Amino acid sequence: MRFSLRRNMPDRDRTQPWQMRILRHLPMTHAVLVLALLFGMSTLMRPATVSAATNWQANVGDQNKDEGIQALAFLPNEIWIDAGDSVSWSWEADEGHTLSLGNLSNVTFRTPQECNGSPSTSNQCTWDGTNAVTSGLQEDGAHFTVTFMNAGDVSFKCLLHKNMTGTLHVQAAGAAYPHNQAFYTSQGDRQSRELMQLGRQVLAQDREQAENGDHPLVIVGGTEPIVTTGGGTQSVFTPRFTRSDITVHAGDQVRFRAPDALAPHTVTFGDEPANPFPPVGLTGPGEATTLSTLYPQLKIGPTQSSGVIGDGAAGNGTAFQATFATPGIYRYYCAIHDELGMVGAVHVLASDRGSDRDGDRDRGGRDR
Ligand SMILES: [Cu+2]
Repeated sequence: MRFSLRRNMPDRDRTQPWQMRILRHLPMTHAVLVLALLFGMSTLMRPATVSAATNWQANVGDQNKDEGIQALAFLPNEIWIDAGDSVSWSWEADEGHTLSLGNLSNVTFRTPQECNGSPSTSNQCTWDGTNAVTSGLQEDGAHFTVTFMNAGDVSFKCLLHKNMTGTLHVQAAGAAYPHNQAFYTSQGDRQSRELMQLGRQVLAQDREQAENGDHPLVIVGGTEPIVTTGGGTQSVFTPRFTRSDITVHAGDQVRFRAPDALAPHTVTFGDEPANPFPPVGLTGPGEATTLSTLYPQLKIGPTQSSGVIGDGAAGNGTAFQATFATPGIYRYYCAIHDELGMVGAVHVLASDRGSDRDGDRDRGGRDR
């Protein structure tokens, strides 16, 4: 697991006062002058009646090392701040997410970044309290900061993942904070660890189910368990073919089943289709095909694709059957999650009816 707070900010820098961080980079003679100046400045900047705005930090998404488990979560997803404070969100995963709040009736995950309903590219926004704020779809390494001027509860969400939501409690300016940044950082870390553990359970259960069937079965993506917190919901998903390597005999049919009603996946052989959603090149009937040309290399060859399965809205069903006519290797991928490593291979041996079918080799389940 990776956390930007650690990656970008060594502990040394977090624990030293900001004045010291500046001084470390200056020669001694300058340092004396700057010290005097800074001392004067910090005195001026600390009038008793006005509290300085605080910048809070939280993460968007997280993933395990091989990207096969994705936390669909704001980490943490509930923060108490004061009016005038800002929150900086850091993206931690290669699966895209948005941070979106306000009036989102005209905004989708495809909408580019907006600040108060107007296009923006600055990755920061002072929210006017009514119009849309959306980061646009962002990935690992991105940062987006929103300043909140008005007290009240603010809901925020990812427009791509429907169970990824959170709440900010914006208190009156100057109100005492119930928690500090260290609390939120460790809470986010703990929530991420719990989601990763849930993801490992999903992969293990799917693998057990796939291996114990009496028909060659590959599970495409997993279910997405939902965790409810005080601030909203968090989820986890597993962009993997659960038996990513399966061995069958020529003439066997492999069933690919997508149990996840939320995430769209495909089973695609050959060249990447321009549009992953419709089926391409199937010999049919239904969601089925027979493959007799080998695919020894990923994404090379005539396209045969299931189209999107598993996503209720796509209408291509939840299963896909492929019959493998010729011995050899057939490499395939999900045309939507290939960049997260969602790839697989079917190894087809010469037809050997009557032999022990339990010999199916399985190197699937890349969870760690
Ligand atoms: Cu997929």
